[in-house]
Amino acid sequence: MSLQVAAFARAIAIPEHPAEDGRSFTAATLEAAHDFYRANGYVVLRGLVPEALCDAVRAGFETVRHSRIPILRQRNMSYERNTFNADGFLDNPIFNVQDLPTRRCMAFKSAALDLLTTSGVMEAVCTMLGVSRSKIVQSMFFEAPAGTWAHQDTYYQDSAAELGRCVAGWFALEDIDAGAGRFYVCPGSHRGTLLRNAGEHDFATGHDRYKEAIADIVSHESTDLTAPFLAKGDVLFWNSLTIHGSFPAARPGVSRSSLTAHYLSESDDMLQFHTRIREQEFRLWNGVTVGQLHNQDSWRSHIVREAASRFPGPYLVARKLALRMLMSRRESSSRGRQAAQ
Ligand SMILES: O=C(O)CCC(=O)C(=O)O
Repeated sequence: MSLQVAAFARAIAIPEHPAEDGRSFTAATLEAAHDFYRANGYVVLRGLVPEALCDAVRAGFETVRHSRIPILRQRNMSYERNTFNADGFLDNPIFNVQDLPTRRCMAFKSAALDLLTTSGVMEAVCTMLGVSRSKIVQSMFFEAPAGTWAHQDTYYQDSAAELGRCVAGWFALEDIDAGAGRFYVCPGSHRGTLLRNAGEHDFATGHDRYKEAIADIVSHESTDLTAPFLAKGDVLFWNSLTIHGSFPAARPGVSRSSLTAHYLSESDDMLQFHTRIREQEFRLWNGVTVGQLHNQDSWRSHIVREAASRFPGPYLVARKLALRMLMSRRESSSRGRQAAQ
């Protein structure tokens, strides 16, 4: 029996078992998986990651669970210490595992990067992108249900070569309970409305309006929605134009240990906020290029982290101002281009 939840103006059935799910594929059927991915904007690959790698990431996290270092967070891009929900699961998901300080987070960071760069994963990513080499540009780690708002990744980051040429993976590190804030996607939405990071929806001043507009699309444009069952080692890949998010907790006492990672073709630059090419530092991990944005092994990022965690208010204000400046420079240069035409 699937779990029934109400969201986006409808009743949604969240499968408790793979038998209740739609189609899925394996490493042996990558070409068919690619066709499904192109048609639907997502695909599930069962058993792509060896269970031992999933266990190593979770064991690695135990070495940082009680650490007091401030870490950058997916929810608000602030540096915070680990916080936990009532069931003791990490409540503030980690942004960019590859940026963690190596010495203090070695076991967790290396296990996560090993998993995200394993040859089976890289082959699947390259097949989805239709390229021979790809790189990681972003990653996240979740444990408690997150209730992430519906969005298209392109609004935050995408390929500068072409929107939609970024593929992301949701890596289940345990069997994900239907009530643990299941990840969902809207099949076919990669061919639907593309909400630009501009004007009334720009990130600096209109992020809340953007979230409402995407939720409206899911609620009112007869958008399909699926929240597949994911067992330990399964991976769901989705396109940067596909609307997706995750549900809040629907049951107590369950976790959703998982990694996500966003991949581009090796030769593509990362486009941020539909605005600028975001420079990254690159390193190699198992022969795979991994982009870093806030490398905590560098003294410069370390100083920013210390300042941001000691003075979170002024740090957030400064970040907001910098974003506003970035967006308004973009608006005025696009007005300038229109005037010149
Ligand atoms: O699992 C989640 O809650 C959200 C993950 C996500 O949206 C992402 O990695 O882009």
